[in-house]
Amino acid sequence: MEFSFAPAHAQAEQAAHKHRIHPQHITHTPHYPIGEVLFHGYGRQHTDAVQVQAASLDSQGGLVERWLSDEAMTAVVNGDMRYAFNHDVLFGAIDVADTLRDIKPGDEQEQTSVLQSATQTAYEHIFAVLDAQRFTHLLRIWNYLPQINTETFGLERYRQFNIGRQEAFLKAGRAAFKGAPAACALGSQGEHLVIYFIAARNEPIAIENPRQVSAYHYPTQYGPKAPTFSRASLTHTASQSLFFISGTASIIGHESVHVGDVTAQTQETFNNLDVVIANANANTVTQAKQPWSYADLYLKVYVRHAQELDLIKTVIAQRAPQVLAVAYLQADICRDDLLVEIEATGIRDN
Ligand code: 3EB
Repeated sequence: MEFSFAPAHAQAEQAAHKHRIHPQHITHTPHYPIGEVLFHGYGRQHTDAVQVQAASLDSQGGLVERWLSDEAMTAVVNGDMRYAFNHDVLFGAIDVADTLRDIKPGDEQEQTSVLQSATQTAYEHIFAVLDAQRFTHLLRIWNYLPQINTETFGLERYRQFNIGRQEAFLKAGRAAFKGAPAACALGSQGEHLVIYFIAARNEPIAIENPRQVSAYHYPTQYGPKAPTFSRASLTHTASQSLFFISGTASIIGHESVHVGDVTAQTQETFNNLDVVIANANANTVTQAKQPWSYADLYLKVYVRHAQELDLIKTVIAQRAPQVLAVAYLQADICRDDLLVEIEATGIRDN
Protein backbone atom coordinates (compact mmCIF):
# COMPACT_ATOMS: atom_id res chain seq x y z
CA MET A 1 0.00 0.00 0.00
CA GLU A 2 1.11 3.54 -0.66
CA PHE A 3 -0.22 6.78 0.76
CA SER A 4 -0.40 10.36 -0.46
CA PHE A 5 -2.05 13.69 0.12
CA ALA A 6 -2.97 15.70 -2.99
CA PRO A 7 -4.89 18.90 -3.70
CA ALA A 8 -8.46 18.06 -4.66
CA HIS A 9 -8.43 19.68 -8.12
CA ALA A 10 -6.02 16.93 -9.26
CA GLN A 11 -8.54 14.40 -7.95
CA ALA A 12 -11.37 15.98 -9.97
CA GLU A 13 -9.30 15.73 -13.15
CA GLN A 14 -8.45 12.14 -12.49
CA ALA A 15 -12.04 11.26 -11.65
CA ALA A 16 -13.16 12.60 -15.01
CA HIS A 17 -10.92 10.09 -16.77
CA LYS A 18 -11.83 6.98 -14.88
CA HIS A 19 -14.90 4.81 -14.76
CA ARG A 20 -17.08 5.28 -11.76
CA ILE A 21 -17.63 2.33 -9.44
CA HIS A 22 -21.20 1.16 -10.07
CA PRO A 23 -21.18 -2.63 -10.23
CA GLN A 24 -21.02 -4.62 -7.02
CA HIS A 25 -17.61 -6.13 -7.69
CA ILE A 26 -14.79 -4.81 -9.82
CA THR A 27 -11.25 -6.09 -9.89
CA HIS A 28 -8.64 -3.41 -10.44
CA THR A 29 -5.01 -3.60 -11.35
CA PRO A 30 -2.28 -2.35 -8.97
CA HIS A 31 -1.82 1.32 -8.16
CA TYR A 32 -5.52 2.02 -8.25
CA PRO A 33 -6.74 3.70 -5.07
CA ILE A 34 -7.97 1.13 -2.58
CA GLY A 35 -9.40 4.12 -0.73
CA GLU A 36 -9.78 7.81 -1.47
CA VAL A 37 -11.04 10.42 0.96
CA LEU A 38 -11.96 13.92 -0.14
CA PHE A 39 -11.83 16.58 2.59
CA HIS A 40 -13.55 19.82 1.70
CA GLY A 41 -15.57 22.50 3.35
CA TYR A 42 -18.53 22.80 1.01
CA GLY A 43 -21.39 20.67 -0.37
CA ARG A 44 -21.19 17.10 -1.56
CA GLN A 45 -19.40 16.39 -4.84
CA HIS A 46 -19.82 13.93 -7.70
CA THR A 47 -16.99 11.62 -6.83
CA ASP A 48 -16.44 8.04 -5.80
CA ALA A 49 -14.22 9.21 -2.98
CA VAL A 50 -15.35 9.03 0.61
CA GLN A 51 -16.36 12.60 1.46
CA VAL A 52 -15.68 14.37 4.72
CA GLN A 53 -16.88 17.92 5.12
CA ALA A 54 -13.86 19.40 6.85
CA ALA A 55 -12.09 22.31 5.16
CA SER A 56 -8.54 21.83 4.00
CA LEU A 57 -6.50 24.76 5.31
CA ASP A 58 -3.75 24.61 2.70
CA SER A 59 -5.40 23.63 -0.58
CA GLN A 60 -8.41 25.74 -1.53
CA GLY A 61 -10.32 23.12 -3.50
CA GLY A 62 -9.97 20.53 -0.77
CA LEU A 63 -7.61 17.69 -0.03
CA VAL A 64 -7.52 14.09 -1.18
CA GLU A 65 -6.07 11.40 1.01
CA ARG A 66 -5.24 8.48 -1.25
CA TRP A 67 -4.44 4.90 -0.31
CA LEU A 68 -3.01 3.04 -3.31
CA SER A 69 -2.93 -0.71 -3.62
CA ASP A 70 0.30 -2.21 -4.87
CA GLU A 71 -1.51 -5.41 -5.87
CA ALA A 72 -4.69 -6.22 -7.74
CA MET A 73 -7.73 -5.59 -5.58
CA THR A 74 -11.49 -6.04 -5.48
CA ALA A 75 -13.89 -3.15 -4.86
CA VAL A 76 -17.44 -3.56 -3.53
CA VAL A 77 -20.24 -1.02 -3.14
CA ASN A 78 -23.15 -2.04 -0.93
CA GLY A 79 -25.57 0.72 0.03
CA ASP A 80 -23.98 3.06 2.58
CA MET A 81 -20.88 0.87 2.73
CA ARG A 82 -18.02 0.60 0.28
CA TYR A 83 -14.86 -1.35 0.63
CA ALA A 84 -11.93 -2.64 -1.36
CA PHE A 85 -9.35 -5.24 -0.49
CA ASN A 86 -6.20 -6.84 -1.77
CA HIS A 87 -4.24 -9.74 -0.31
CA ASP A 88 -3.14 -7.79 2.77
CA VAL A 89 -5.53 -5.00 3.68
CA LEU A 90 -9.15 -3.96 3.44
CA PHE A 91 -10.09 -0.28 3.22
CA GLY A 92 -13.74 0.51 3.86
CA ALA A 93 -16.07 3.39 4.54
CA ILE A 94 -19.61 3.89 5.69
CA ASP A 95 -21.52 7.13 5.21
CA VAL A 96 -24.71 7.60 7.22
CA ALA A 97 -26.91 10.56 6.25
CA ASP A 98 -29.15 12.48 8.57
CA THR A 99 -27.48 12.00 11.94
CA LEU A 100 -28.68 15.45 13.04
CA ARG A 101 -32.30 14.35 13.26
CA ASP A 102 -31.86 14.11 17.00
CA ILE A 103 -31.73 17.88 17.43
CA LYS A 104 -35.28 18.38 16.18
CA PRO A 105 -37.53 19.43 19.03
CA GLY A 106 -39.78 16.67 20.29
CA ASP A 107 -37.21 13.91 19.87
CA GLU A 108 -35.62 14.69 23.19
CA GLN A 109 -37.96 12.27 24.99
CA GLU A 110 -36.31 9.32 23.25
CA GLN A 111 -34.02 7.24 25.46
CA THR A 112 -31.42 6.54 22.79
CA SER A 113 -30.20 9.35 20.57
CA VAL A 114 -30.24 8.98 16.79
CA LEU A 115 -26.48 9.41 16.70
CA GLN A 116 -25.89 6.72 19.31
CA SER A 117 -28.00 4.16 17.45
CA ALA A 118 -26.63 5.23 14.02
CA THR A 119 -23.11 4.74 15.37
CA GLN A 120 -23.90 1.33 16.80
CA THR A 121 -25.58 0.21 13.55
CA ALA A 122 -22.67 1.52 11.45
CA TYR A 123 -20.12 -0.38 13.55
CA GLU A 124 -22.23 -3.55 13.48
CA HIS A 125 -22.27 -3.27 9.68
CA ILE A 126 -18.50 -2.76 9.61
CA PHE A 127 -17.91 -5.80 11.82
CA ALA A 128 -20.23 -7.93 9.67
CA VAL A 129 -18.25 -7.03 6.53
CA LEU A 130 -14.91 -7.69 8.25
CA ASP A 131 -16.08 -11.07 9.54
CA ALA A 132 -17.55 -12.06 6.17
CA GLN A 133 -14.39 -11.09 4.28
CA ARG A 134 -12.13 -12.53 7.00
CA PHE A 135 -10.33 -9.26 7.49
CA THR A 136 -10.95 -9.75 11.16
CA HIS A 137 -8.66 -7.13 12.66
CA LEU A 138 -9.27 -3.41 12.54
CA LEU A 139 -6.00 -1.48 12.51
CA ARG A 140 -7.31 2.05 12.28
CA ILE A 141 -10.70 3.83 12.23
CA TRP A 142 -11.41 7.46 11.36
CA ASN A 143 -14.71 8.88 12.69
CA TYR A 144 -16.21 12.20 11.53
CA LEU A 145 -19.44 13.35 13.11
CA PRO A 146 -21.45 16.53 12.68
CA GLN A 147 -21.79 18.87 15.65
CA ILE A 148 -19.48 16.78 17.78
CA ASN A 149 -19.54 19.19 20.74
CA THR A 150 -23.28 19.96 20.66
CA GLU A 151 -25.35 18.71 23.56
CA THR A 152 -28.64 16.94 22.76
CA PHE A 153 -30.58 14.50 24.94
CA GLY A 154 -28.63 15.99 27.85
CA LEU A 155 -25.37 14.59 26.49
CA GLU A 156 -22.68 15.90 24.15
CA ARG A 157 -22.88 14.18 20.77
CA TYR A 158 -19.30 12.82 21.03
CA ARG A 159 -20.36 11.09 24.24
CA GLN A 160 -23.47 9.67 22.54
CA PHE A 161 -21.18 8.36 19.80
CA ASN A 162 -18.93 6.72 22.41
CA ILE A 163 -21.87 4.80 23.88
CA GLY A 164 -22.90 3.41 20.47
CA ARG A 165 -19.31 2.58 19.52
CA GLN A 166 -18.47 0.73 22.73
CA GLU A 167 -21.78 -1.17 22.66
CA ALA A 168 -21.08 -2.38 19.11
CA PHE A 169 -17.58 -3.57 20.03
CA LEU A 170 -18.88 -5.45 23.07
CA LYS A 171 -21.82 -6.98 21.20
CA ALA A 172 -19.48 -8.23 18.49
CA GLY A 173 -17.13 -9.72 21.07
CA ARG A 174 -14.34 -7.39 19.98
CA ALA A 175 -11.68 -5.80 22.17
CA ALA A 176 -13.31 -2.59 23.44
CA PHE A 177 -10.52 -1.90 25.95
CA LYS A 178 -6.96 -3.25 25.76
CA GLY A 179 -6.22 -4.14 22.14
CA ALA A 180 -8.75 -1.73 20.60
CA PRO A 181 -7.77 -0.31 17.20
CA ALA A 182 -6.16 3.08 16.68
CA ALA A 183 -8.72 5.80 15.93
CA CYS A 184 -9.68 9.43 15.84
CA ALA A 185 -13.04 11.20 16.23
CA LEU A 186 -13.50 14.71 14.86
CA GLY A 187 -16.29 17.10 14.08
CA SER A 188 -17.41 17.74 10.52
CA GLN A 189 -19.76 20.09 8.70
CA GLY A 190 -22.92 18.81 7.04
CA GLU A 191 -25.09 16.03 8.38
CA HIS A 192 -23.30 12.80 7.57
CA LEU A 193 -21.62 10.44 9.98
CA VAL A 194 -18.60 9.19 8.03
CA ILE A 195 -16.46 6.34 9.27
CA TYR A 196 -13.59 4.84 7.32
CA PHE A 197 -11.21 2.11 8.33
CA ILE A 198 -8.34 -0.18 7.48
CA ALA A 199 -8.37 -3.83 8.48
CA ALA A 200 -5.96 -6.73 8.11
CA ARG A 201 -6.01 -10.48 8.49
CA ASN A 202 -3.52 -10.54 11.36
CA GLU A 203 -3.90 -9.07 14.79
CA PRO A 204 -2.03 -5.78 15.21
CA ILE A 205 -0.08 -4.75 18.27
CA ALA A 206 -1.74 -2.01 20.30
CA ILE A 207 0.53 0.69 21.71
CA GLU A 208 -0.34 2.87 24.72
CA ASN A 209 1.22 6.04 26.11
CA PRO A 210 2.32 5.94 29.78
CA ARG A 211 1.88 9.75 30.04
CA GLN A 212 -1.83 9.25 29.40
CA VAL A 213 -4.54 7.15 30.95
CA SER A 214 -5.65 4.69 28.28
CA ALA A 215 -8.67 6.26 26.61
CA TYR A 216 -10.74 3.12 27.21
CA HIS A 217 -10.13 3.71 30.95
CA TYR A 218 -11.05 7.40 31.02
CA PRO A 219 -13.22 8.19 34.05
CA THR A 220 -16.94 8.87 33.54
CA GLN A 221 -16.50 12.65 33.81
CA TYR A 222 -15.77 12.41 30.03
CA GLY A 223 -18.97 10.50 29.33
CA PRO A 224 -20.84 7.41 30.53
CA LYS A 225 -18.90 5.08 28.21
CA ALA A 226 -15.21 5.44 27.47
CA PRO A 227 -13.83 5.98 23.96
CA THR A 228 -12.79 2.76 22.21
CA PHE A 229 -9.25 3.19 20.89
CA SER A 230 -5.60 2.50 21.54
CA ARG A 231 -2.95 5.22 21.18
CA ALA A 232 -1.43 3.45 18.16
CA SER A 233 -1.43 0.18 16.26
CA LEU A 234 1.42 -1.57 14.51
CA THR A 235 1.37 -4.46 12.10
CA HIS A 236 3.30 -6.20 9.35
CA THR A 237 2.07 -7.54 6.05
CA ALA A 238 4.24 -9.80 3.90
CA SER A 239 6.01 -6.80 2.40
CA GLN A 240 5.32 -3.81 4.63
CA SER A 241 5.14 -2.42 8.14
CA LEU A 242 2.16 -0.23 8.99
CA PHE A 243 2.05 2.20 11.90
CA PHE A 244 -1.09 4.14 12.77
CA ILE A 245 -0.96 6.75 15.53
CA SER A 246 -4.39 7.76 16.81
CA GLY A 247 -5.50 11.33 17.12
CA THR A 248 -3.19 12.79 19.76
CA ALA A 249 -3.83 15.90 21.79
CA SER A 250 -2.74 17.94 24.79
CA ILE A 251 -3.85 15.45 27.43
CA ILE A 252 -1.80 14.32 30.43
CA GLY A 253 -3.26 11.58 32.57
CA HIS A 254 -6.87 12.04 31.52
CA GLU A 255 -6.93 15.85 31.71
CA SER A 256 -6.70 18.45 28.97
CA VAL A 257 -3.73 20.73 29.71
CA HIS A 258 -2.74 24.21 28.47
CA VAL A 259 -6.38 25.18 28.00
CA GLY A 260 -6.60 28.27 25.79
CA ASP A 261 -2.95 28.12 24.62
CA VAL A 262 -2.66 26.52 21.17
CA THR A 263 1.14 26.72 21.02
CA ALA A 264 1.56 24.93 24.35
CA GLN A 265 -1.11 22.39 23.34
CA THR A 266 0.78 21.63 20.13
CA GLN A 267 4.06 21.22 22.06
CA GLU A 268 2.33 18.87 24.52
CA THR A 269 0.82 16.92 21.63
CA PHE A 270 4.36 16.35 20.33
CA ASN A 271 5.50 15.27 23.80
CA ASN A 272 2.78 12.61 23.54
CA LEU A 273 3.62 11.68 19.94
CA ASP A 274 7.32 11.32 20.85
CA VAL A 275 6.42 8.85 23.61
CA VAL A 276 4.01 6.85 21.42
CA ILE A 277 6.72 6.53 18.76
CA ALA A 278 9.31 5.54 21.38
CA ASN A 279 6.92 2.97 22.84
CA ALA A 280 6.27 1.48 19.42
CA ASN A 281 10.01 1.23 18.84
CA ALA A 282 10.52 -0.40 22.23
CA ASN A 283 8.04 -3.17 21.35
CA THR A 284 10.17 -6.21 20.72
CA VAL A 285 7.37 -8.18 19.06
CA THR A 286 7.31 -5.86 16.06
CA GLN A 287 11.02 -6.42 15.38
CA ALA A 288 11.35 -3.17 13.48
CA LYS A 289 14.59 -3.30 11.54
CA GLN A 290 14.83 0.43 11.91
CA PRO A 291 13.08 2.55 14.52
CA TRP A 292 10.14 4.62 13.36
CA SER A 293 10.77 8.35 13.24
CA TYR A 294 8.95 11.42 11.97
CA ALA A 295 10.82 10.91 8.68
CA ASP A 296 8.55 7.86 8.09
CA LEU A 297 5.28 9.59 8.92
CA TYR A 298 2.47 11.53 7.29
CA LEU A 299 0.74 13.88 9.71
CA LYS A 300 -2.86 15.03 9.64
CA VAL A 301 -3.42 18.06 11.82
CA TYR A 302 -6.90 19.10 12.97
CA VAL A 303 -7.17 22.79 13.83
CA ARG A 304 -10.18 24.06 15.77
CA HIS A 305 -9.66 27.74 14.94
CA ALA A 306 -8.32 28.34 11.42
CA GLN A 307 -6.71 31.61 12.53
CA GLU A 308 -4.37 29.61 14.79
CA LEU A 309 -2.90 27.64 11.87
CA ASP A 310 0.39 29.57 11.75
CA LEU A 311 1.04 29.08 15.48
CA ILE A 312 0.60 25.33 15.00
CA LYS A 313 2.79 25.29 11.87
CA THR A 314 5.61 26.97 13.80
CA VAL A 315 5.63 24.15 16.38
CA ILE A 316 5.51 21.46 13.70
CA ALA A 317 8.47 23.02 11.89
CA GLN A 318 10.37 22.89 15.19
CA ARG A 319 9.33 19.43 16.42
CA ALA A 320 8.94 17.38 13.23
CA PRO A 321 10.62 19.15 10.29
CA GLN A 322 11.45 15.82 8.63
CA VAL A 323 7.89 14.47 8.20
CA LEU A 324 6.93 13.13 4.77
CA ALA A 325 3.91 15.45 4.48
CA VAL A 326 1.47 17.39 6.64
CA ALA A 327 -2.20 18.05 5.87
CA TYR A 328 -4.12 20.69 7.83
CA LEU A 329 -7.88 20.44 8.27
CA GLN A 330 -10.33 22.61 10.16
CA ALA A 331 -12.29 20.42 12.54
CA ASP A 332 -13.84 20.54 15.96
CA ILE A 333 -12.10 18.24 18.39
CA CYS A 334 -13.91 15.88 20.72
CA ARG A 335 -13.27 17.89 23.89
CA ASP A 336 -14.28 21.51 23.64
CA ASP A 337 -11.08 22.63 25.41
CA LEU A 338 -8.77 21.01 22.84
CA LEU A 339 -7.54 23.33 20.07
CA VAL A 340 -5.41 20.92 18.05
CA GLU A 341 -5.14 17.19 17.41
CA ILE A 342 -2.49 15.37 15.36
CA GLU A 343 -2.55 11.87 13.90
CA ALA A 344 0.14 10.03 11.98
CA THR A 345 0.46 7.18 9.49
CA GLY A 346 3.59 5.29 8.52
CA ILE A 347 3.94 2.74 5.71
CA ARG A 348 7.34 1.20 5.20
CA ASP A 349 8.66 -1.64 3.07
CA ASN A 350 10.07 -4.50 5.16
C1 3EB B 1 -7.91 11.95 23.38
O1 3EB B 1 -6.73 11.63 23.47
C2 3EB B 1 -8.26 12.96 22.34
O2 3EB B 1 -12.74 8.88 20.32
O3 3EB B 1 -11.76 7.77 18.74
C3 3EB B 1 -8.23 10.96 20.13
C4 3EB B 1 -8.23 9.81 19.35
C5 3EB B 1 -9.40 11.37 20.74
C6 3EB B 1 -9.39 9.07 19.17
C7 3EB B 1 -11.77 8.67 19.60
C8 3EB B 1 -10.57 10.62 20.55
C9 3EB B 1 -10.56 9.49 19.78
O4 3EB B 1 -8.79 11.50 24.10
C10 3EB B 1 -9.44 12.61 21.57
